Amino acid sequence: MQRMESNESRGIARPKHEASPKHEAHAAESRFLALVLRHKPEAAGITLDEHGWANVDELVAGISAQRPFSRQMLEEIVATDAKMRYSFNDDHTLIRANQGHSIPVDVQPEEKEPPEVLYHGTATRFLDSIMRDGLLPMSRLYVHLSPDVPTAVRVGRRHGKPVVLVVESGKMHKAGIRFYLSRNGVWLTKRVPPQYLSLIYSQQVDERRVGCRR
Ligand code: HQG
Repeated sequence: MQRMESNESRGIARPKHEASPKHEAHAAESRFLALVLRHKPEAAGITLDEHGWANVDELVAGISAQRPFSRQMLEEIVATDAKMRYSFNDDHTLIRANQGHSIPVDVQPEEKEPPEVLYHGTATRFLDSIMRDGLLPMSRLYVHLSPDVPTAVRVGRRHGKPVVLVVESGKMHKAGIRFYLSRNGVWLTKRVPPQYLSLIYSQQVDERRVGCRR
């Protein structure tokens, strides 16, 4: 396994009181990077190892073949990413996404006892299905859970009119269901059965209260 660098530079989520960078660098390239490192490495002509790592030289060469791109841009994207989505290894020869994959790599998120409750933001149109079948990973490897309601609202808003579900993560954990905390602070689990779910937020989101970042 690769030895990792210090918290600050490797992509551990910043404490809440520390502002994230005001501007994320290179938005289009950043989206393409997420596609390559989470879903479709072949889009840049590269492969990931079993733990999701890409070789930085190969990645930069692969993306540069298609659009203007450089190691400097990659460093800026990683450093300014508001959700701290990526980590380098110690000497910045390897890079990977911290979570969010659809391809079967094991980024070895830390298995951890969750708080009593976590939250999941989704869209109203998915509710019937979720309350029937529970939360499923859908196209990703894990169900993604948020530590607070405003974050969950922002996640849900990506899909339509947002709603927030309370997940009784403490009870799930006591029942033997595993939870993981990604390096950028996203809680992960394989599935949330419907009996652990309840709805708390169904009115139109107040943009001023929860912010409008997506
Ligand atoms: C829904 C973003 C019907 C689920 C965010 C969600 C997050 C069901 C959608 C991260 C269902 C999947 C992940 C069921 C789950 N029936 N719908 N049984 N079970 N769903 O995008 O959680 O910007 O794969 O509620 O911040 O929205 O990419 O998952 O609405 O952390 O870094 O199926 O993506 O981060 O959608 O978002 P997604 P998500 P990034």
